[in-house]
Amino acid sequence: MSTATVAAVDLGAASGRVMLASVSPDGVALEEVRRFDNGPVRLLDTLHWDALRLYSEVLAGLRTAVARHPDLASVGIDSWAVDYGLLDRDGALLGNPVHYRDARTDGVMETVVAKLGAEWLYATTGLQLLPFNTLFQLAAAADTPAVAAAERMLLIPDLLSYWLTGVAGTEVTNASTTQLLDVRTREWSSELVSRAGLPARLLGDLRRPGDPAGVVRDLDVPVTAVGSHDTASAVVAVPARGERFAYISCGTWSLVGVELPEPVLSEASRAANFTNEAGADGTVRYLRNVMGLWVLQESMRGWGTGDLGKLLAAAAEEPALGALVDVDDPVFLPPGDMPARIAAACAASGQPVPQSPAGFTRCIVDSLALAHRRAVRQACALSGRDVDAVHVVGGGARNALLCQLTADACGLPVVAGPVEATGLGNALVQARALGVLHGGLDDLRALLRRSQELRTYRPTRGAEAAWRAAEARVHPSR
Ligand code: LFR
Repeated sequence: MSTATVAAVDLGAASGRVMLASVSPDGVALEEVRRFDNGPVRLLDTLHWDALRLYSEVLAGLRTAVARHPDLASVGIDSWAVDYGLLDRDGALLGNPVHYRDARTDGVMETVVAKLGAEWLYATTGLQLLPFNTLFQLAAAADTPAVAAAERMLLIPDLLSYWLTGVAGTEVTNASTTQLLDVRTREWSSELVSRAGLPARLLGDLRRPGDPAGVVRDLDVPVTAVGSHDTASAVVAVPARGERFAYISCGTWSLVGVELPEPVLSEASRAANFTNEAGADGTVRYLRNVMGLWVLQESMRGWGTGDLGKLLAAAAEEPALGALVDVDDPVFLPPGDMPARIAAACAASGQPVPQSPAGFTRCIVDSLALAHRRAVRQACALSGRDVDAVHVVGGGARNALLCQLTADACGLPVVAGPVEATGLGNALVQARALGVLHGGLDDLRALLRRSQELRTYRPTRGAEAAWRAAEARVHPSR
């Protein structure tokens, strides 16, 4: 087979899409066949995902895909990480999956870490401590009737795959975000599961990107496991040459790091809260979660504005590096009034409070670029990897202001694109499993360089001093 058409299903926290990808050794072309909103649904006190609606949207998208391409060769599914559905012994869903921004995990991470030991947990899992890691979500839910009745936990892409095919499996890149996987063996850590007091029966067999994952019953099209963690698929599609690059998978979150052959488990790495997530082809995604464009998206929701372009144009006219906040402060994690929290952070640190949406937007974008600088530098220092460029992939690659400020802040060229990196990484791994493409990640990336439009932002001369001073303001101890 020299060309194949595959469907890439990519579910993000704010929207989902079904794309058709036509892949050959000469290049890849994506066509969006369906896009739909996603977001939290509050039921009484709990934030949920609307899993059945996601399923219907995905199936409708796949039906359109097959109608347009009756020869559709495969389907791959990825989504955000850590969240899951629980199935009972008949395979029925026990309650709607809970959203990772829900407050049920408040304080749980601290208790679990105190019990297991932060050093041991890092040595075992290599994962950054985020309050919503599946380990802490399961610990928060441990005494619920749903967990008592559950026979299997399926992460979101695996849950959708199960509903489409009837076959249950757990894909490893996403499993690596649960904090239940052994970072060295990439198998479930039975010691951790038992020390945390969690039921081991919930954790089923693992599959790897490229493995077969059943057949969509209604459409008779095979499903292929991909990097089902969206960030894993996005990193596959970073169009870098060689290994001297950092990446920012920039969307609701900014996932900032480097790609390594082995995990970094040093004390300094633990203290900096860097994570070693599993990438495709046995690679390690050594990165940190930076709060990302979520802060702006949630502010815009509050202002009732949908016009990002207009807001960014106005922000570009605002004074640079005025008010700055630490975007990684957990205070910005939950949904709610974001401008009020930014204003409070500015006031508490004796800075002028932004007075308009443009002022807030400038504060957010400057602060995000500063956080990118910090995370890129830390990733390099902690891993010993030198980099020549920062690749920005995902929706943030469209944000020219953020890309330029990130180049200035990092003092490195930023190569922006592809915007649909996740869908592309998803599709390329399927195409390789089908035998249309061959080779390693380098070969897949070379194909992207040939067929995707990329834009380079060079750092502004003389910008470093101002960014160094800005960093000292936000992180005075370093
Ligand atoms: C990005 C992402 C991050 C993960 C966060 C929560 O979409 O998958 O990698 O930390 O969402 O699941």
